[in-house]
Amino acid sequence: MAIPIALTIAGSDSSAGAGIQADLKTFSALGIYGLTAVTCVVAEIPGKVSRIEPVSVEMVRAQIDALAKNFPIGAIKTGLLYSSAIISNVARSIADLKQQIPLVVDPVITATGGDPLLETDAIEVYKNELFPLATLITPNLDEAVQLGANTVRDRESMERAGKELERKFKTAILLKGGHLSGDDAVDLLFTNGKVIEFAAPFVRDVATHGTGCTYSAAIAAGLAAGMSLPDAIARAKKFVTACITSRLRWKSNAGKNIDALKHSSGDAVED
Ligand code: PXL
Repeated sequence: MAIPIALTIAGSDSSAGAGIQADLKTFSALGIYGLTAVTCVVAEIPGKVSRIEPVSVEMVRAQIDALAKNFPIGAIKTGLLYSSAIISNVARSIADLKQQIPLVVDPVITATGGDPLLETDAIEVYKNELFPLATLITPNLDEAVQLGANTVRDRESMERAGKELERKFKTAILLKGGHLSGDDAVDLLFTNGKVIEFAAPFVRDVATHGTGCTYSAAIAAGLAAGMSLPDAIARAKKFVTACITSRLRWKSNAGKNIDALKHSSGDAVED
């Protein structure tokens, strides 16, 4: 069988732990051929963004349109989209596709270190133009609040927040709980009124730069290969946990730790 294809529409992370670079490594590790449409270029190291510049909307559309015309794309994910204009144009390109392709939207708003990545007025455009096209939206707890959910303090409020977002945006929501509850990292999928839990041991003292990107790319990889949404998420969760557990570490010139995910090969996710 021909190798399945997934497309990531996202930003470039110079340190290669997040963004387009994380997505491509994830696709490769999971046996998928990855295509890319770059939306912006970020000069950064894990935890510190120094500069960010957008690609023109015409160029973003040209990349997506050329790929969509010529490759049998099995799934699409979006990551950092930077501005209202880019989100709007990405939504139009996707809406214009000849057939419906599963779409995973990772609503990237800030970097793991807290630096802003998205223009503030862009959240409304996300809600109005891109979310209606999504198969799945994957907010973390901070992003959920910025998308209009109540603050999450515990499992009960997490269920309420996820249900609220599913009702509001009329599509499946994967709400990522991070280290909310004790020893496990618990994520909840809200789909068709059901709640499905995905848990893995929380890995302490490891920088998490790029985990969100890797997770949503792994879900898109599963969908491109024909997996169901819950199966794709279950495998993606295992993959991300394996990437964190086997993370790489170097010392910077200033003697600080620099961590990066290790996008390990597929055997890390086999049962
Ligand atoms: O992790 C969020 C993220 C997404 N996309 C790009 C990034 C980052 C984080 O820094 O640089 C391009």
